[in-house]
Amino acid sequence: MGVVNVTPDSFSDGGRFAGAGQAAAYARKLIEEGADIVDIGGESTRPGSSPVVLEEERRRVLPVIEALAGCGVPVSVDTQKPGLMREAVAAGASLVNDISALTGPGTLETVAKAPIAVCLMHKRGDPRTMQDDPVYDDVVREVHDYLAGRVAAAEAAGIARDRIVVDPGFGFGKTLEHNLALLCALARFRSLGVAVLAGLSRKSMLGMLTGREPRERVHASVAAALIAVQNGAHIVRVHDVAATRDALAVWNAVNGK
Ligand code: HH2
Repeated sequence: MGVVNVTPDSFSDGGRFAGAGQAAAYARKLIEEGADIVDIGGESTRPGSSPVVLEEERRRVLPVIEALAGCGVPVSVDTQKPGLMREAVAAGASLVNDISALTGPGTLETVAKAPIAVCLMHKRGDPRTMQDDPVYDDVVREVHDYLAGRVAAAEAAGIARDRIVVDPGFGFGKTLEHNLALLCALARFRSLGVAVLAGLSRKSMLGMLTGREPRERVHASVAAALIAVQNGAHIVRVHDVAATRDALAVWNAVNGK
């Protein structure tokens, strides 16, 4: 999954595009590099970020999704807002990537009614405060149990299992130790019986481990994506598609895929 952030303030690639045309062209470049899904986001959720109103998020995201009609891969919309989910689906999106795991009012019903897939992500708190000393007794068990509950809620609302993806939410209310524990134990999330997504690309945990700025975290991101796949992830959400593809080509060859 290649990341396309149409935001002025995303932590690693904010303010990159002058308009929807440029963002769509960038998404097509990621597809050429080997992305199987492109994820379009109009609201930064980095630690400390502020929410964006619906009108602004819609203005950023919808023209990009419309411009990607016929691009050949599923287009995902990274949003927590049911109104935008509906409009994005009408514009051609076939996956909703919700960092709130469909806990927001109206979101479960919206996704249940549409013929689309959904990614349910774990986070603790909201972006403004989530990194203020997050505490878990057992981070892997707690995140696993939360996602099991969200899968059950989605199924009860009429969303079939084969439409659901889960994501432990690296960096969303987690310390470096929590993130490492989750990466190590990623295989446990496969027991939920749905696809597993991991988003580690350029995140601050990699900055802590390497001392590098977000744009300089490509090598660390590729290593993290490879470990995630090795530990059971079906989908990796990445900024650096070509580099990740190269690493996965080696992994696939060794594993006969
Ligand atoms: N991470 C970010 C945003 N959306 N969605 C899923 N499912 N998993 C993630 O790990 C995830 C996500 C944050 O990264 P990014 O989009 O690069 O930055 P920003 O939130 O600043 O736009």
